[in-house]
Amino acid sequence: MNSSRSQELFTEALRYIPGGVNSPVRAFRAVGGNPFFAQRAYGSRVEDVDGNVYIDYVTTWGPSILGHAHPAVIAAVKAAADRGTSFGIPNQFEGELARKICEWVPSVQKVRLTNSGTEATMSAIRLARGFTRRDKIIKFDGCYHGHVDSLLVKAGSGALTLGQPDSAGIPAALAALTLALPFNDVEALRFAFAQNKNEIAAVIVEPIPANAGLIPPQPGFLETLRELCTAHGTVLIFDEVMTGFRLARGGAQELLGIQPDLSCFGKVIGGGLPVGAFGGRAEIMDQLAPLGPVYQAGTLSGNPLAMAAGLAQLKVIEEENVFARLEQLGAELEAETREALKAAGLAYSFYRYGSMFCLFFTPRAVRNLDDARTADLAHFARFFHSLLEQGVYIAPSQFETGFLSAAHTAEDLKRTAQAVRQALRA
Ligand code: HOZ
Repeated sequence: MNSSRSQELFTEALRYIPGGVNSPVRAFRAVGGNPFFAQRAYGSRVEDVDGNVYIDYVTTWGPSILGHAHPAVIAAVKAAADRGTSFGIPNQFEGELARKICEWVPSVQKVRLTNSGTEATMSAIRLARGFTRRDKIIKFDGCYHGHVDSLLVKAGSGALTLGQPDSAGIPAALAALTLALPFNDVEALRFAFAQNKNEIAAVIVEPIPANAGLIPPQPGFLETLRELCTAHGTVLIFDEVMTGFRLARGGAQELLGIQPDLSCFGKVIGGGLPVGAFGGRAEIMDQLAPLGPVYQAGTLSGNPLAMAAGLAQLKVIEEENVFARLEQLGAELEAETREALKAAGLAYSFYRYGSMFCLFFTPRAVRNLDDARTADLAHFARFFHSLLEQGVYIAPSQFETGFLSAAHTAEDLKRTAQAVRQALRA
C-alpha cells in the first residue's frame, strides 16, 4: 500500500503542528506508524491522498450517520453558504434545530447551541454549579466529556489512549472538586453522596460510555444514579455527544428509559460541521445569561452552516427510517464478528448498541475502566494495521467506539468480515 504522499504531508505537519495532528488520538501513537491523510470521503468510504480507499468505521468520530458527503447535507450547506457563512445575529436555522432537539428528546425543554461537545459539557457543568450553588461534581473513570479542565480527570478517549487520563495543566485545587468513581459501582456512588452531603452540584455521565471502548451500563446503575441525584438535589447530566440522535431519536436516554436534568449533544446534529448543544429542564436553562447569572457565549454558536447541515441530516434520518437500517446493519456486523472470533478461537468481548460497537481484546466482561484496561493492546495494534492493509479503517485506539453509517452496504460488511477473520490471526 503506497503511503508516500501521506508521509510527506505528515513530515510537513510535524514542523508546524504539535505531534502533526489537531487532536491526539489521530496520531496513531497507540498502534504505531503514522496517520494517513484524507483527500475526500463519500458514503461509507474515505480516500487518502495516495489514492487508497478504506471502508470507514470512524465516520469522522460519529457525525456522519448517513455516510460521508450525503447529498442532502451537502446541498443544505451550499445553500446556506450562499447566504453568508456567519452572522453573529440570530438566524432562523438556530430556532429550527433547537425545536427539533426539544421535540426528539423529551427531557430537553430548552437548549443552547455551541460549537463543540467540549463547550457543551463545560457549559453544562458551570450551569449546574450556578443553579445549585455547589462546587463538587462526580464523573466516572473512563468517561470522556471533551477536554474541559474539571473533566479531564480519569478521562477516556485520546487521553486514555495516550495513557494520560489526567492532564497536566489542571490546577490540583480544581481537580479536587471532581470526584471520579468507577462506572457501574452502585456502592461507590452511594458512599460518595453520603460523604459529600449538599456539596455535589452535578453528576456527569455518558449513559453508555463510548470513549473507553463501549461499556454497557449494568441494570439498576443509572436508575440508582437518577434516584440519588433527585434525592440530593444534584443535577444529573447525560453526555450524549456520542449516543445522541444516533441510538434512537431520543438517544440513549430513550433507549434506557431514564431522564436526566441536562443533556449534552454534538456530532450528528451538526452533520459533520462543528457543533454542540446542551439543554434540559427550563428552570435550570433559564439560569443562563441573558435571563440568569450563569454566563455562556460564542461568536460562532448557532452558525448557519452547521445548523443547516444538522437540520438536513435529521430530516433524512426521520424520512428514511435510518435507525431501523442501522440496527439491521449493526446486527449483521455483530453476527459476523462473533463468527470470526469463534473461528479464531478467541473469547474476546464484543458490545454493540445499534450502530455503535466495540471489540475489546480481552475475554473479561467489561463493566468499567479497569476491565477495559485488561485488553491486549499489542494484539489490537496488529489487528488495526492488518485491517488497514486490507482497506478497512477503524479508530487507531482500543479505547474508542466503532460507528456504522446508513451508507454502509451488505457488500461492505462482507468485505469487512473477511478482513476481520484475517486480522484476528495477525
Ligand atoms: N472519542 C473522541 C470523540 N468523542 C475522538 C475524537 C478526537 O478526540 O479527536
